[in-house]
Amino acid sequence: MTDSQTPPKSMYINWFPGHMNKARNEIAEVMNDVDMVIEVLDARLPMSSQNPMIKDLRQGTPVLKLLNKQDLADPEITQQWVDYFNAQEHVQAFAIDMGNKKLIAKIPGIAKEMAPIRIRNDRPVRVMIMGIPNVGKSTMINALVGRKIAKVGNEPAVTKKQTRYTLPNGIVLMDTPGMLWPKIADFDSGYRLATSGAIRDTAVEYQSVALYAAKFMMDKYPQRMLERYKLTELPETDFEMLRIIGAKRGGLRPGGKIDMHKASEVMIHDIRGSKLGLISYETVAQWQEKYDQQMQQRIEDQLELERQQVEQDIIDTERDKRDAQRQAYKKQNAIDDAREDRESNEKKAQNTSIQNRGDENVTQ
Ligand SMILES: Nc1nc2c(ncn2[C@@H]2O[C@H](COP(=O)(O)OP(=O)(O)OP(=O)(O)O)[C@@H](O)[C@H]2O)c(=O)[nH]1
Ligand SMILES: [Mg+2]
Repeated sequence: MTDSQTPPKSMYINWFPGHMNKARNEIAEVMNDVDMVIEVLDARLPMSSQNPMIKDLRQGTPVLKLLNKQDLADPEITQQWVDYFNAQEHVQAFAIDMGNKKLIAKIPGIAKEMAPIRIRNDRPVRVMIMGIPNVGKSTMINALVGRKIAKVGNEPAVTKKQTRYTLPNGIVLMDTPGMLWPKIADFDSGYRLATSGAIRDTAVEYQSVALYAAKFMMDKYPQRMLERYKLTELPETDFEMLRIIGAKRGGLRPGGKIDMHKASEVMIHDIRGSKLGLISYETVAQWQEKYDQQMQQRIEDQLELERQQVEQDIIDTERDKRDAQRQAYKKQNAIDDAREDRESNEKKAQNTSIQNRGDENVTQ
């Protein structure tokens, strides 16, 4: 979605309830026994739906990244993401949707191929399925097992605990609860996840998610917004857009007041349910640009740090010079004082000797 200027911290979206932390610990406990990981990503937001905790948890374990729900995403952009992931080391990726039996049937063979050979021959291949909430992990388990064995539902956090399923073809599948991570550092990723349905609606400021979605659609797919909501032109702001949607789609209340929650619901349901067409929330190029900007910022920060260091060095050197001059001045003063003392002592000694000699003459 639209890349934003740095918004206030309070607007960032995060959702990491206790059961996700528990799920993470339970995955870590069994990770040693896992031969390969299937990481289920959302094809509409492949990068934002990539949980950084999974990379840490799996360490070197081979991973098959499945960009699920491809039936909701722009196929061209999805292909660019598949190519992007396949270029990574120890990673295989392809796009899929749970209505596609042919693609689902490919998974067991690939899983076996990716698992290390020594394990393959001795015992069943243990495959752990991981990913963000509501991305389709349990649906995938059911598709692989061939019957409705795991509970699924169109809301996040349906699967509550790790569960094993044995397939007849030498594979053990482990379903895991959907996990997000403690701090979603990228502002847009948080909103994309919330828009897609990976974050419980009651855990977010629902209207601000709808506004974000409306702004994204107005920027990226204006024609679809015009057609869907039967408009001749788009309003100036996302807020106005939401008001219009509310007015047209059952949110008009007595006295002309607009029910903004109802309007938000319509906007979010329409985008999630592909009523606005196939939508990819993010592209490889967008992320590449973001990455380049971050790199550029890092270089600029480093240069600024070095500049400040040089400035400080100059200040330090000048202070040292002044200190050295002060020391030299003090030393010179001390030398001068010592010389003056010596001269005055010598003079005194001379005077005393002259006086002594005079005294001697007097006494003779
Ligand atoms: N359009 C579409 N919907 C899908 C696809 N795969 C799964 N779904 C739907 O996505 C919703 C979530 O599916 P689940 O399998 O429960 O997701 P999960 O990843 O197990 O979710 P948690 O257990 O909450 O982490 C359900 O309504 C599924 O029908 C797909 O390929 N395309
Ligand atoms: Mg599940």
